[in-house]
Amino acid sequence: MVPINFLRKIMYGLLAFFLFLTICLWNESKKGYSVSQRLESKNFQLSKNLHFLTRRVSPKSMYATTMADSPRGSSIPNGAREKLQVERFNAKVWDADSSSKNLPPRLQKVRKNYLHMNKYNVTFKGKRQSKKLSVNALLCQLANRLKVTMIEQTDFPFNTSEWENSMPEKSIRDSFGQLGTCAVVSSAGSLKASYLGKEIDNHDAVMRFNGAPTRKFEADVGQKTTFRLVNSQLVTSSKHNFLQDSLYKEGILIVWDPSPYHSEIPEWYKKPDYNFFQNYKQYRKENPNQPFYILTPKMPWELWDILQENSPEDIQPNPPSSGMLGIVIMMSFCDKVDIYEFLPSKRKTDVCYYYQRFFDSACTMGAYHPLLFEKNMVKHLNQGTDEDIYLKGKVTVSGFRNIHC
Ligand code: NCC
Repeated sequence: MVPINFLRKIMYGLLAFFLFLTICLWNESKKGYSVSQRLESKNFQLSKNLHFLTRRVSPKSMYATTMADSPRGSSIPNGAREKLQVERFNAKVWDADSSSKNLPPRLQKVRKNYLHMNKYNVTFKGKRQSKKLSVNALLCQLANRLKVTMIEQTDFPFNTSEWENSMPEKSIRDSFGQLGTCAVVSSAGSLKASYLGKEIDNHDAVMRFNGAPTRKFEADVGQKTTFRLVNSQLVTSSKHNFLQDSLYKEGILIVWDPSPYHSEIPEWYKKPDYNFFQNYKQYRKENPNQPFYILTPKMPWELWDILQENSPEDIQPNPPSSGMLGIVIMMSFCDKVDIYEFLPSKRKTDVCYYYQRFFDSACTMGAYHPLLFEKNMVKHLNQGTDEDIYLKGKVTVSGFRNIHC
C-alpha cells in the first residue's frame, strides 16, 4: 500500500509544476505580444510619415502588409507572396497622383501665393491632358519637345565683342563620350545613411546639384561628379564663393537662370533673374579648361508646359527645380537614368540636405518650384520597382535615345 502522505506530496508537486508551467507560458506569450506590438507601432510610424503622399492604405493592402510580414512557414504560396510584397511597397511610396491638398497648409498657401504672383508672366495656352498619357507617350512628348541645348558662341548677344573668348568652343555633347547608364543624385537629407555611394559611382556619369558635396559623404553619395547643374543664384551670391570653392572645379558645369516665360535669349539677357554674367565671364577667364555651359533659358519653360499639361491642377508658375531639369538633361544624354532620392525612400525626413542640418519639408514637397508635380511625373515614368523606391529612393527612367515614338 502507498501511504496517503506520499500521494498527497506527489499531487502538490504536480500542482506546483503545472502552476510554474502556466506562468512560464503566460510570460512567453506576453513577450511575443509586445514584440509584435513594437513592430506594429514601427510600421505605423513609417506609414504615418509617408501618409500624406501615399495612396490611402485599403483594408486589403493593410492585410497584405501583415501577411507579407508573417514569419516563414506560413502557408502563402510563392506567387501570392510576391504579389503581396509588391502591394506592400506600392502602398508606401510616392503616389503619382499626389495632389496639393496633401501638402501641409503652409505649403498650400505658398503655392496659392505664387499662382497669384505669376512673377514670370506665364500665359499658358497648352491643352490639359484629359486622360493620363501612357509612359511611352509621355516620354515621346519630353523627347520631341524639349530642346536640351546650351547657349552657343553664335547666339546674340554672346557673339558680340563683350563676350569674346568667354563661351566654350566645344559643344557640350563633344565634352563627353557615349553615356550608357547615368545617375542623378538629389540633395535630399534622406540620402544620409543610405550607403548608396558605390552603386552611384558605378554609373558612366553622375549629375549633382548646386553646392552638394561628395567629400566626407562618399559612402552615401559616391565620389564621382561628371556634371554639376547650378542655379544662377548660387553663381551670383557671394556667400557661395563660386569663383574660389574647389567644389566648382570638377566635372562639366551647367548654369541655368529663370527667364520670363518663353522669352528669347536677347529679352532674357536684359532681364535675368540673377545677373550671373559677370561671374560667369570671370570664371571662364580663370578656368579656361573647365567646361562651363549656360542652359538655353527656354528649356525650363518647355518642361514646365509638359508638367502643366499633365497635371490636373494649376502648378506653381515658376520654373522646375534644378533636380527636375537635371533629370531631363541626363535623359537626353544617356541610355538609362537612375535617379536617387528625388522620390523619398523609407529614410524620408524633413532634413533638407544630406550635407546640412536644416529642417524644412518644402525642400522635398516644394514651395517656389512645382516639386510635387515634378515628382508625380517622375513616379509615372518609373520603370523600376516600388521596392527600389522604398528601399533606395531609386527611380529608373529610359533615355530619349531608347524610345520609339
Ligand atoms: O535645394 P537644392 O535646389 O540645391 O537641391 C537640388 C535638387 O535636389 C532635389 N531635392 C533637394 C532636397 C530635398 N529634400 N528633396 C529634393 O528632391 C530638388 O530637385 C532640388 O532641385 C534648386 O532647385 O536649384 C534648389 O536650389 C536651392 C538653392 O538655391 C541652392 O541650393 C543654392 O544654395 C533652393 N533653396 C533656396 O533658395 C533656399 C531650392 O529651393 C531649390
